[in-house]
Amino acid sequence: MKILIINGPNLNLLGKREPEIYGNRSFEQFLAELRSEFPELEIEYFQSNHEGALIDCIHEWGFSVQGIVLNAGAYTHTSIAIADAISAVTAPVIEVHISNVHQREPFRHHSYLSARCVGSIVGLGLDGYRLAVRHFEMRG
Ligand code: CA2
Repeated sequence: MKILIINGPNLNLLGKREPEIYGNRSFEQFLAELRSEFPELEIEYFQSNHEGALIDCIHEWGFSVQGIVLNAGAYTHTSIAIADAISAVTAPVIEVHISNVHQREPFRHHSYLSARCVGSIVGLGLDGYRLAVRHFEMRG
């Protein structure tokens, strides 16, 4: 079973800046842990700061993986194009946000992606990715 995790803009800075909001672990460290927690899963990872690259990645993998865990970063609040890419592929997508976007600025309260996703997990830190992967594992 193959799961794809996609991180959007600025999430390459995890563990390096703003630890009070985003924690102090790099995503690479967390990913290594996740892969050892789920040895039976193939967990692919892609990060980009570019909207089109995120869309290309969704198209490339979205017909062959069993699930996509997507944190589109700030594109969540702006991108109809990423929303359309989610609708275009067959893989179910779970939206994850590390911070609780509803406790933050009003412009972070709306997501163009939520309605296209099977579910959303917000505010649980990196655990959100773990829970999303676990969901796909349980669903088989
Ligand atoms: O809470 C989330 O996961 C967000 O998707 C993070 C985005 C933000 O624009 C969304 O509203 C909510 C920002 C990612 C910035 O990531 C950083 C990580 C470390 C240091 C600085 C930025």
